[in-house]
Amino acid sequence: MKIKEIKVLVTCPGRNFVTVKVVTEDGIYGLGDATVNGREMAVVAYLQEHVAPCLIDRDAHRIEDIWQYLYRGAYWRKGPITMAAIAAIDMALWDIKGKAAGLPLYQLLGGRSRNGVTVYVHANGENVDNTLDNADDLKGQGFKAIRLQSAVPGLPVTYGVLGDKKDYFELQGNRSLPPEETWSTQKYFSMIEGLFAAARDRLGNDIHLLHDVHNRLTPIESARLGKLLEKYDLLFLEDASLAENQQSYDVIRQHTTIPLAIGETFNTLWDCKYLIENQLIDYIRAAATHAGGVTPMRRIADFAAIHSVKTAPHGAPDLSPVCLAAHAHLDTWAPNFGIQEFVGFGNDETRRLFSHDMRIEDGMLHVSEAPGLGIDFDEDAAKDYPYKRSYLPVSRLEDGTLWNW
Ligand code: GCO
Ligand code: MG
Repeated sequence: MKIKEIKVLVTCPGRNFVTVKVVTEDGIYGLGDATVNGREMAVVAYLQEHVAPCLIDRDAHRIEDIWQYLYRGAYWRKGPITMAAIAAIDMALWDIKGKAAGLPLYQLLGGRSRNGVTVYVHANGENVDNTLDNADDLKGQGFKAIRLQSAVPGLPVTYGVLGDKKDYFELQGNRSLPPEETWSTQKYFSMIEGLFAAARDRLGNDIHLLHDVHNRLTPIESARLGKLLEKYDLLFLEDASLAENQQSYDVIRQHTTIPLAIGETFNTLWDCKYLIENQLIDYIRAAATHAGGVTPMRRIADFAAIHSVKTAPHGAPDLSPVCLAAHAHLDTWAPNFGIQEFVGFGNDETRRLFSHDMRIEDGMLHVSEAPGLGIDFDEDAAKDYPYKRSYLPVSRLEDGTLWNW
């Protein structure tokens, strides 16, 4: 089944998504997500100029060989742009194979390991009470796991909380230059334990709580935070410190038993090999879009499984519903699946563009039973929402020093 055409479609139904459509000569097509938040057009250029021309007339069934061709065959390996481009092609080819076989992707991976995919949702707020009001509401909707983020008193903006106070912090597709935010570790520490103490009081013990530090702390500060929060029984603490130096997690692990999660920006297994084989983390958060597609996600899951690490794929609003669909299949299959991040199926415009029948019931995401990924994209409607340049924020310490956002 020869590949006839590869379309790279950029659209902004509130925020930018890069969608790849691989069309075969017999009319079956597959979809992939290639969105890298704030760097969308770099992936578009990579796909159009360096990937698509090499794939025309190749056999769409040879997923592994095409993956190896794009990864191993390139002298310039890895990196978010390259791996998102490879990911989108890979997802689309799995979508095609599923459609050709008449089977949903999870069946091709080995079949169902569970009834549904437990998700964690976000409760954000401008103060602790407000965060917990939102968490209470989500608990009432049947969600079993909630990530809590609250504004840090004394800082104008905090990760995870309202940005310009109009809409959800990462649905903003209109930042034509990077906004700057201020970070203070000291101010953060004055808020964070109180948030979880109040959360356990108010929400009880029968709910999983999580928290994302977004790489703001040094390893020893993360160790301190882990010790402070241990007694509140978090499902995991996410991105406590950067792991460019994977040995940093030795420091954190020496001091605390809080479960650790990381991986949303990782592009290959090599980014987490040391972390996993030394059991320094408990959950690997790699995403199909940023770690090269379904093919390497399966390998990461298997490698993690033999080291007692579970999967917890990234599910932020800047991953398109196509990525969520791919995750739903991987999560339904992976024997060592842990939890899926979930922020809803998107605004009205997004739901108009991406049609699918995934559903949430009882705090679980239910995968589509349609062949392939089970998602479609309305190319004509996409023309109503053209690309808009947009950046993620950058972060500085209070004295102006540039810091990790
Ligand atoms: C998460 C992530 C996101 C990222 C975003 C960056 O845990 O969901 O940290 O919120 O900030 O994906 O583009
Ligand atoms: Mg995160």
